[in-house]
Amino acid sequence: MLRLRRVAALLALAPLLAAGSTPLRVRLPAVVRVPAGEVVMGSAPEDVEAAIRLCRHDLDGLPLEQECTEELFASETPAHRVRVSAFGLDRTEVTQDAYARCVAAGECVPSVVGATDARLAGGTLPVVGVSQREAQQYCASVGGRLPTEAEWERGARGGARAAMTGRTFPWGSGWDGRLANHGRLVRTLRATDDGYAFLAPVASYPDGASPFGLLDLAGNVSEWVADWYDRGYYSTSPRVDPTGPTVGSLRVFRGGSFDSPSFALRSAYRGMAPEGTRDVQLGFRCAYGEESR
Ligand SMILES: [Ca+2]
Repeated sequence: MLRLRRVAALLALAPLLAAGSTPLRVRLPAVVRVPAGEVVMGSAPEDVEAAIRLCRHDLDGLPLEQECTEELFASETPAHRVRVSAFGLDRTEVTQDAYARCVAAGECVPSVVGATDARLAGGTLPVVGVSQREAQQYCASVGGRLPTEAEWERGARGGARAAMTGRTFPWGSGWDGRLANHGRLVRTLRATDDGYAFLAPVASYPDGASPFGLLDLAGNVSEWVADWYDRGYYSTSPRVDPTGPTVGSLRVFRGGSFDSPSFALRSAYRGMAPEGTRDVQLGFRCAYGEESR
């Protein structure tokens, strides 16, 4: 109950940040309130063309470059406008310290990653190696839930002004490798322009924030969301608060990771994995509904 009151208090404070002018030096609320509004989910034909160009740039000279086709991005189409009710979303990915507190309280399952790999262990690093269901358990323990896929994309692409709804990355339209912890597909060419070869402490890229001030939506760890994956879902998606297919075998994750090439850090990119997957690239953040979805 104490935790619920803390979340409610944070949500009440969040509108003070709506103007986006608060410097990041001050202590910001841990939960950002995203107001009700619209977002264009997915990719229009010109967005797919841009994604293919980015993919070819990422994979320049590799045999995999041939995979940079419309098919790779088909699940992002058609672009469609959806309305999303107000919700709260963690400003950062859930950290290993926060997750450890839940484990210590007996409410969460220990991560299978981190304790055995020093490169991936650290209190302010995002937790990885938890399944989608274990991520749900953590969020429930703090009075939240995993965001829907629509909420995640609203947080990454939406904004108070209509002109903000189409941005490709949380910070804007153009790729900038200094604004997110990303990777490359060739290990020997691991990206160095972001300062981290593996996980970065959360909130390491304040200039990569979304219009709402959400951090690390692109990169660092890919983030589980609540929805089942269906590559054709956007053709039949409800236009108000879509919650994904009712059944499936794969869950969606979003945002790309420290190991992902730039095209996978696009806000429209949809990853998918069996819900029991525990991976070094997969973490999460929690959402807080005005009413639960
Ligand atoms: Ca992320």
